[in-house]
Amino acid sequence: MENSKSFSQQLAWDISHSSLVDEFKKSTLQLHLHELEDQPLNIMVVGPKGVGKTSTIKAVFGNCLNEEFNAVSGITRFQNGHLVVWDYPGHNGDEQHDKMLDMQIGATLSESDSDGNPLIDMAVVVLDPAEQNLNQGYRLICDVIAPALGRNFDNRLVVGLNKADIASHSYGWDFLNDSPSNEVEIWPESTAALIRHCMLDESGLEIAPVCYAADFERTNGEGRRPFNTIKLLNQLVAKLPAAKQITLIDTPLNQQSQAWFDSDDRMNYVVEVENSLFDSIYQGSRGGSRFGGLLGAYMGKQGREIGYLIRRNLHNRLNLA
Ligand SMILES: Nc1nc2c(ncn2[C@@H]2O[C@H](COP(=O)(O)OP(=O)(O)OP(=O)(O)O)[C@@H](O)[C@H]2O)c(=O)[nH]1
Ligand SMILES: [Mg+2]
Repeated sequence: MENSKSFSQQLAWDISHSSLVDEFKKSTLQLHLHELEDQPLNIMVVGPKGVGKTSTIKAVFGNCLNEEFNAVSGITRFQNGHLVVWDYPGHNGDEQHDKMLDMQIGATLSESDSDGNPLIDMAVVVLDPAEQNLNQGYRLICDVIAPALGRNFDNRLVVGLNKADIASHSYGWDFLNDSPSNEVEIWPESTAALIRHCMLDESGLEIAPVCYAADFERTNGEGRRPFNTIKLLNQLVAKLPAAKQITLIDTPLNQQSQAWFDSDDRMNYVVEVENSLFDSIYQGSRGGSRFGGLLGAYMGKQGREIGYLIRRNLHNRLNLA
């Protein structure tokens, strides 16, 4: 029964049953959580053909989304609760096809609802750093997406460089340490740095592309599981406003064992996600209000308890110990 609750429902339940949170704080937090709930979140996933757009969606959300394919537009609509992910067909190099697609993407990104809020909260552009269609994806960002995003474009765009495992053809994965060997890491990261520089120079976009691998088979018998998608999730969470963050985390995430475990370790991305969620839920908090490393502890005993509950629920959702 408890497992069927969303992140925010479970958290609200935990808070209401905590002996360390006083009644006033309970009602303030419940009210705030209630305000954050039920916000629609629309994510558009675009990029050249075969780069791993659909694989990226599955790596983040597992198989928990309802899938509906529209044969006319070629778009697959993935949905669960208040989240909708629009999986666009890939650019395939056919001039007419790609032009139509560009127009469709540009028009959809420019649309607003009756309150003036954009219909699409976030565009995720997936690229394959080892493919020749990389430039096609780059032009899509600069010529179509950047002009259509308007103000606050940095907050509505995430660029992912997928297939980090095969980005450098001649070097292999370091299976001994279960991490990319230095050479494997350098290739996609250099491409990410180059794309970042070019986007800033050409379009004024300050975006750091995230290198990850949505789906690859480990030849050491450990099967398929993603690499560094926690970094991608962290960037999505960090860019979204508070209510949309909750919708994202309320959606069932990939529950496959160790799906969120492997990362480039440049930062503790789980900790970063915890901090963002704590700041959104506990008003007045910054940087997770950590004290002695403990989430929320700077806000006192109650903050520490809420930090503990947020952390526990997030770890459950990511299937981390
Ligand atoms: N090695 C490796 N292969 C991957 C990775 N992610 C996806 N693939 C493979 O790339 C191929 C294309 O993946 P899709 O997810 O269908 O790509 P897509 O962008 O949705 O493709 P279209 O919808 O046809 O444009 C599949 O065979 C995937 O298994 C990855 O991280 N590493
Ligand atoms: Mg696809």
